[in-house]
Amino acid sequence: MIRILKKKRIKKNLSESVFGRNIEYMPVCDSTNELAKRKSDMPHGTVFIADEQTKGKGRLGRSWESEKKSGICMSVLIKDDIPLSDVAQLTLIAGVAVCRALGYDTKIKWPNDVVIGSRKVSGILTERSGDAVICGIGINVNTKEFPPELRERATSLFIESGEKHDRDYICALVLNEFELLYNQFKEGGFAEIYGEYFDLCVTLGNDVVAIRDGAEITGFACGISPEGGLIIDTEEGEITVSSGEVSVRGMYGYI
Ligand code: BT5
Repeated sequence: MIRILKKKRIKKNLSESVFGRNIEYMPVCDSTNELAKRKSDMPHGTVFIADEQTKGKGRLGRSWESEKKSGICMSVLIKDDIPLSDVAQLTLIAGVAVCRALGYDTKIKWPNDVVIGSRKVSGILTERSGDAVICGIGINVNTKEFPPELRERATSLFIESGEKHDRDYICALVLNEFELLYNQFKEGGFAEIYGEYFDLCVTLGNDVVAIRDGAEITGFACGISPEGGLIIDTEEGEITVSSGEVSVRGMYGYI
């Protein structure tokens, strides 16, 4: 059975007080991040969700593919005076929230790919629009098959378990965990979540290539900086790259 997302069923499982208390649902939209930008006058914590995105966005001009009514595409509108320097950290926090909510053996490929084994199950795109920050989360839930170009690198909860999952319920779990982590972050900064992020990050310990402005930085991923940057040990010494500026891949595979 295929169902559409339902606001009421999401709200029923919310345990926190802000994220998702106001939900804007569209059956189809270009991108929930773009929708959130157009409606950024809505209250802090509003969540925009859609059953289908026609122009789902990834980072650095890439795209996010999603089969209609099978995944989660949602964006949280954050209007809370977040300094520009903290925006990238929200992506990392959202990744931890997704891992907590999904369970399975989810890990994070720095900065924002939530993976099971070596396949991506979720991606996060955080963008700034005026005073607001929009945190977009895509999760492959009941996807049975991916387009050929993604097949080797993408997975869904259905593919992992052979079972369909309740998307409304998962939306609520992600929002609950995200709000808890967000409150910790507001109180004590990224330091509050650093340890958990570090433990989840499977990029560490691998040889990686980071591409920054077309130039390659090659080395051993050896740490996460206190701000959430990836520390790469290169022949020229340690270089810290931040998530807004680079794409990273393993030298011997996706991770
Ligand atoms: C991301 O970018 O992973 C961010 C994805 C954010 C999607 C959400 S959905 C709600 C909100 N509205 C939007 O328009 N976007 C957000 P990045 O790290 O750049 O990864 C993009 C790459 O992941 C693509 O180039 C593909 O290789 C791969 N990819 C695309 N769709 C995928 C999928 N469904 N599952 C796994 N991998 C995918």
